[in-house]
Amino acid sequence: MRIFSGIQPTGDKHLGNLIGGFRQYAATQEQGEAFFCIVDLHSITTDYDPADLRERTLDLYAMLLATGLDPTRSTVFAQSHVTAHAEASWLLSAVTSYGQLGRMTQFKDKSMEREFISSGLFTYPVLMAGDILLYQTDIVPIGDDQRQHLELARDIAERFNSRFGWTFVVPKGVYPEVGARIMDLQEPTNKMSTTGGSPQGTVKLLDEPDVIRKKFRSAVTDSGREVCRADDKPGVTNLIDILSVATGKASDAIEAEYGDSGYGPFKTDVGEAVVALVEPIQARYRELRGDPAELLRLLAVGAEKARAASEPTIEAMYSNMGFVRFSR
Ligand code: AQP
Repeated sequence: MRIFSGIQPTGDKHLGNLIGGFRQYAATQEQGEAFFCIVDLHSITTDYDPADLRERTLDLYAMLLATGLDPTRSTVFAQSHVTAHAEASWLLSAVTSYGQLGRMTQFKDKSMEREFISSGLFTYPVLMAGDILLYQTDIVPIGDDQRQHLELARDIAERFNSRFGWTFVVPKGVYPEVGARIMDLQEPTNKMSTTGGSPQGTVKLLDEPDVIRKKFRSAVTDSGREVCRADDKPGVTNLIDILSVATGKASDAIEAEYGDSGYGPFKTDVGEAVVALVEPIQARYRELRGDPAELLRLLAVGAEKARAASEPTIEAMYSNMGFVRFSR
């Protein structure tokens, strides 16, 4: 089985990324041949600083290894190192409609209140489809926020297969049972987010333990005292999900344990559990990040493996679309 997921090297990675993304990657890499891609080409779709991109790419690579990816077992690489990604995006644009791209809610959200809206922000889901399809991917572990883009990738694969002959496996999204959408601690009806979140409501993976504790103590809860999951209690529901992932306890057990004892002790415990979850990750991250030469060496190995794995697909794409090819 082939597994693929992509992660943007923008901003500081947060608890939502760990719970909805990274945690799943480490688990799924045991199930088959896994590819994890630092999607640096995606990060130029909004305003960015080139020097920052360089550093953040290495930061993210270290973070992926710190959260459990094993570069000898999985292929972990940067998108810009494998030129087939940019090529696939252009080829797939032939079977992607303007109307479909216009319906992407992330485009609508991210283009709001922006002075300069790059065309890349609009076409980014096509690049993402290419990322996934190039590896003949069976499953894509992702958070709920990427569901619409994954559905688009499936549509694009089906349309290409029916227009040009069978070329791609049609991938399936895999979403975590608990924690597919971690919410902002201050605005619990919005997802925790790098670009759109509130500073106090976004728990960064590299926040100091006391900062994390404080963010949870001041998390917005709902009216009442009862610790239970409910539609009209988005704040408490979010905290229960986070505690469940951090401790491995089922939501029912958490509800039974805290009952109507009030939110104060509950929020303190969620903060402590998250500190315990991220402290070993932070220690490993610092160790890895301290050796950039080794990170670059590992990235080069990942790039080589990814090039070899994607080559047959990009060749099949060109050939099935009618381009003249030379045998290599
Ligand atoms: N709040 C979230 N809850 C659960 N999963 C989430 N993911 C992102 N936010 C949440 C998942 O994290 C993985 C890595 O995603 P990414 O870093 O490429 O970021 P993203 O999806 O673009 O979300 P960010 O990091 O918050 O950036 P914004 O919102 O600014 O675009 C993905 O699997 C994602 O689903």
